[in-house]
Amino acid sequence: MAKTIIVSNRLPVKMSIKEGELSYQSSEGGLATGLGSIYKEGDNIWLGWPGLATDKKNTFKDEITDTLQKDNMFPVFLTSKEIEDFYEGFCNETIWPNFHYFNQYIIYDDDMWKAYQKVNRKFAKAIEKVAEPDDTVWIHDYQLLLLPEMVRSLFPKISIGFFLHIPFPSYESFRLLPWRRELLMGMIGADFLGFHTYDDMRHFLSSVSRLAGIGNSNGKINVGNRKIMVDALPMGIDYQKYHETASAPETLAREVRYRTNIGETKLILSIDRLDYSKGIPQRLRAFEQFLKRHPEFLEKVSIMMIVVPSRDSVGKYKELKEEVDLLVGRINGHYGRLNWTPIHYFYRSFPLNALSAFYRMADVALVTPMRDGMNLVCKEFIASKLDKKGVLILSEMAGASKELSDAIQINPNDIHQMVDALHQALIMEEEEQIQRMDVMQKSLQRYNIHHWVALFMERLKFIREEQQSLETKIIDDLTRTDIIEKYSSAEKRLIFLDYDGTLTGFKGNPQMAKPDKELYEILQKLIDQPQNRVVVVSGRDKTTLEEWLGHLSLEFIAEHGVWKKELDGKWKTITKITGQWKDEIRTVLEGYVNRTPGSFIEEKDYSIVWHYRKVETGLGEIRTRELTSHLNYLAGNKNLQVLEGHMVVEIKNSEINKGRAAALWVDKQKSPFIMAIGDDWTDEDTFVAMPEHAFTIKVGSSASAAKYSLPSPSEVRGLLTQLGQA
Ligand code: GDG
Repeated sequence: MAKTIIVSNRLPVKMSIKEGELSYQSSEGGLATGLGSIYKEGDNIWLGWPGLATDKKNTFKDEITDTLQKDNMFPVFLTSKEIEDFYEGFCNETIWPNFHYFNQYIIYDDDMWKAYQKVNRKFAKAIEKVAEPDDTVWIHDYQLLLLPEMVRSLFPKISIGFFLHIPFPSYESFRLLPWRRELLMGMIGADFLGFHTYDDMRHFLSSVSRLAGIGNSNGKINVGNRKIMVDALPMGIDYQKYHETASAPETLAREVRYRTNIGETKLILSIDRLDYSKGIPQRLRAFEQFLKRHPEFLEKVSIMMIVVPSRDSVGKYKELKEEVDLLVGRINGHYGRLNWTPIHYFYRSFPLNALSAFYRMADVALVTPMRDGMNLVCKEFIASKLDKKGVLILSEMAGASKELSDAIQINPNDIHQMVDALHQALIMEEEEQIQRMDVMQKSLQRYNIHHWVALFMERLKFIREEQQSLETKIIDDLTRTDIIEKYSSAEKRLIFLDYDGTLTGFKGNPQMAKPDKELYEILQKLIDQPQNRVVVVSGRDKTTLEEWLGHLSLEFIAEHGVWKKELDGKWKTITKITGQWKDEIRTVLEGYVNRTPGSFIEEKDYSIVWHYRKVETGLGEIRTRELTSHLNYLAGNKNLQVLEGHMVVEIKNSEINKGRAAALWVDKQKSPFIMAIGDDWTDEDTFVAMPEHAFTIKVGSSASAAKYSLPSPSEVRGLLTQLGQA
């Protein structure tokens, strides 16, 4: 049976070797809880690093493997050197600072990059050992960005999901990395990519567009023949667990003990891993300012600051630890009294019940990261507030801020705003606290971790099904016979033919793509049969179509559906539209023509086209990316759409498309035989508009809504010739 393989850098276990004995404890992280419902079932497994270095001489590998196997886990072993170069190095000194906009902290090191590639390959090999082609692989986070593509090359048809737990930076940050393209290409090996927020998703899509030259439509990207999808899926917490732990007897006992120790001061809570992205020094400085500006709160409020040790072998983290130690010392030294400590500072972790007691006791949670993918601490605080009393101050740089609009939101770079927020929180009426908390609790209860896992799986399944529906079948002898039989027996037939790329191949100069003798003969044979109506559906202007094909008894759709000409011989516009917007867009396009030798503008009645088929390979694609984002920005409020065709970017009124025009023929004449052939994505509208019984045929091999495909225009001519003779 098909299984699901979860892959993350760390397994959800804490393993260590003490005095020659292996100790093992499963960890209760949010991800582990959420995925527990998956990886513990049937043959499913979780694959990752068990958390301790296993150098060659290490004898525990078999024991670790056996122990993990009992809990549906599979280890990927890392040596101390790999941990140093891959995990501490490339992951935490290159990607982490870059993705959190701490670019001045990035270490650019080729050996670390090599280690990153090597460890990702190690994970791929481990997956190869356990995976089958019909399995689902769900890969997590920034340590494994290359893995989706590596797995894809081992199992081309396997289903792969990827979720990034940290922010995806703007292209302006990401482009700094010398390995940006490889990282990106690694990621798009997945079928579905999830991010915490819309901004992360938008930044990712912009990098895909700029670096890989692939545009998107509603978050869907065509990677070669594969359509993949990107979406924002904010991760939730195990709401029930935090809610219940908050009333557990052990939690309540701890609360009583802690309260006796610290006295009746108000409490501000701060919990993070030690990390410069979390804004710990900035928070301390804001608290210091608060005490200075609001002396009435001296002796009345304290901060409970928990900093969980993390990555302390990485240089920047050591420096940060020293900075925090100094600041805490300075503030406590300056403001502290015998009976009052402004900052209760702990550099260690606590058991869940202790954490829960802190959440319960806190009047204010101060969550002020400089940048955070999501931030779960603020969500846990909310879930633990059984009486709904308490205030959340939340940085707008945390992914969670997008969901928690009832928190007091601050910019962590604005110390004055933080001071004001602290004051506002500490004097807030209970009624308002309850009101805000209630809204946030309802939302977190609903969008909990189980919901998130289910939604991720659902989105992955959705895109896989769409991929399957877009798989076209190359026309084989059987289908060909079927087409010819249905054609021969039909009394009325409708045939829609795109021109460029379908009836003729691409030429450097569009005017060179004139019909040749063979094409005239093929078309003539088709229109000679009285049962046939043959409609040429083109993006070209009507003058050219008229000049080339007007003398034949053909019908036409020109300019992607602006104009139509039926057998009565008159050109008519299909919808009422204006072309007044063209002046502004033309000026923009001229700028691109000036900078891009070989490109040129084609002007039609209701659209403008920028052609780059004669531009140096590579440059045209780069300019297209720039131009489409520029145009999308301009087009938004003008009811225009920007279409990328084969070597062209076309701007036209958004009401117009080939499918809408073709539907007029389909509706008017009920035909037992309908066929539509086209090659680029403007023809997709035609395919979609066709009734179920139509033969829709895509020229080329990319994903399409068409049922069938043919490899090239000459094959199209072959098929049409056969029909003409039938
Ligand atoms: C990454 C992204 C994203 C903390 N102290 C103790 C303790 N914790 C637990 C908290 C919370 C977790 O650690 C921290 O989660 P965060 O989300 O705040 O931060 P990261 O570790 O940086 O996580 C982040 C997350 O991935 C998920 O996608 O939200 O943005 O950076 O659950 O409760 N747990 C215990 N004792 C402690 O002392 N038991």
